[in-house]
Amino acid sequence: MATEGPAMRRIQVAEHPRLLKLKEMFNSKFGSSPKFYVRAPGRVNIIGEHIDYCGYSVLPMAVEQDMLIAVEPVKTNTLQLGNTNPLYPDFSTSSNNIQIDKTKPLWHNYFLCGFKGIQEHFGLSDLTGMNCLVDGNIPPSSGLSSSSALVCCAGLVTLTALGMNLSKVELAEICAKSERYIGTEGGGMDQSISFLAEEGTAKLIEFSPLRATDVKLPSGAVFVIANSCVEMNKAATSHFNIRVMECRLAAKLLAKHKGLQWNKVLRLEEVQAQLGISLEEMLSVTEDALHSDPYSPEEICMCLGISLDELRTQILSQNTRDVPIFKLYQRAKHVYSEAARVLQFKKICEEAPDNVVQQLGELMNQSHRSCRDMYECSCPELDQLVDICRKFGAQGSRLTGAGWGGCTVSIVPVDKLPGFLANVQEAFYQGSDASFAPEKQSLFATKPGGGALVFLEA
Ligand code: ADP
Ligand code: NG1
Repeated sequence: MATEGPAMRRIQVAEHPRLLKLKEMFNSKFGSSPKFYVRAPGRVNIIGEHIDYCGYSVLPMAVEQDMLIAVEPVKTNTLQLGNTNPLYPDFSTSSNNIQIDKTKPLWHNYFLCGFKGIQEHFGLSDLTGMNCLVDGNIPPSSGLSSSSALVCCAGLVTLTALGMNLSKVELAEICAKSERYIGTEGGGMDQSISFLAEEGTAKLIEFSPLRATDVKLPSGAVFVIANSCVEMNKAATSHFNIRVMECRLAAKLLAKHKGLQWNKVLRLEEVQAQLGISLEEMLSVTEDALHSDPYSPEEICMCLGISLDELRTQILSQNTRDVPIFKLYQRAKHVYSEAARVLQFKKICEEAPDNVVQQLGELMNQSHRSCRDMYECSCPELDQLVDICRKFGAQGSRLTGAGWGGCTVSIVPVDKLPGFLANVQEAFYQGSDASFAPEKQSLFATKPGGGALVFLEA
């Protein structure tokens, strides 16, 4: 139900080795016991890449890997954060003065995004302090949404410490907005699935208004995640925001071409909605209105009748103001075609005709080609991994998440799984020129997991 908040479960911590270890570490770090625990999962996006921030529906499922935080509210105003992974140093701040530095995506800033989101939602200036110990097992910067899992977990931690309630939809919207404090202009896919996921089903996530609908995946196939071992931190580079801005500019130029009020338009979906035409027709409009050569900022200003200063300060984000070229045609073509593939994927899953795995795989392959060629968010390692996965039995394989590194997701017929895993392991991770750090290598079958939860010790 849309109004329901995340579940709260009573558990015997002693029966859960990861929780027990976290409790013991918490005890030795803070000299007291956690009062509650929160977990929020990462996700794999099966299809629908780089379209959530354009207003289009996406099709992710939660993975088992998650962020887990042990929490003790305290009477002072100090927020103390520790992490079980020594790569992430301790941090402490006053809960009344939350500063998030957009220029440095340090780990604690993701926590602060979730914290600040809840603080602002309730208009609270005087928040209680907390001791928190974070334990995450989602490969970072790998397209499985470790950052959003941390933001969502921190949001739910803060809400629980305050003794307040919000629905999963409200939490997802708050955390999607507050993660942008880190500097990336993301859509809401990751936060939505982290809260709205349910075990056993993938979800179609629609925006404005946000809702999640079950999508039953075919029983004859499994989805396999493989890490290309190339990390790409969205907030530390401008790749991601450049794509968001290219889509924004494409939307404005398409709207202007069609005589719409272009200055109010931000997303490619708004152009389609205002024209009241199909995604296929939007692809033709794109052909007519945009050219495939890159646009200079000067040409964009000329098309829209604005000054360079207006473009830089009123339309572009801080870290894209000096970008010399924008590829508008290619990005819009990707977005409209990818949005159509999501709907086809869902339809095929619902109708379950024969050869469903092959059809779904073909859509995933098309999605990867479009990400690689039109959206330019792949990299040589991802392309190689996708080829290897297809060679050893995947019916379809594609990059998942933001790209430029990170993971692939492949659809593999159940009977081919053991051979697939063994062959991909050998060909990619142990290949002649592979020198991947062992801790980054991961290749595993996954199934739809559940969403964020609060645990209380029984
Ligand atoms: P993703 O695609 O996984 O969301 P991002 O590059 O957006 O990748 O975010 C990754 C960042 O999230 C890391 O650099 C780190 O700051 C934070 N992060 C990920 N995992 C953890 C963890 N276990 N503990 C603390 N911070 C983490
Ligand atoms: P990753 O980098 O995989 O967490 C990002 C965005 C998503 C979406 C995908 C691309 C954030 C928090 N996440 O996901 O909203 O746009 O890229 O489909 O910005």
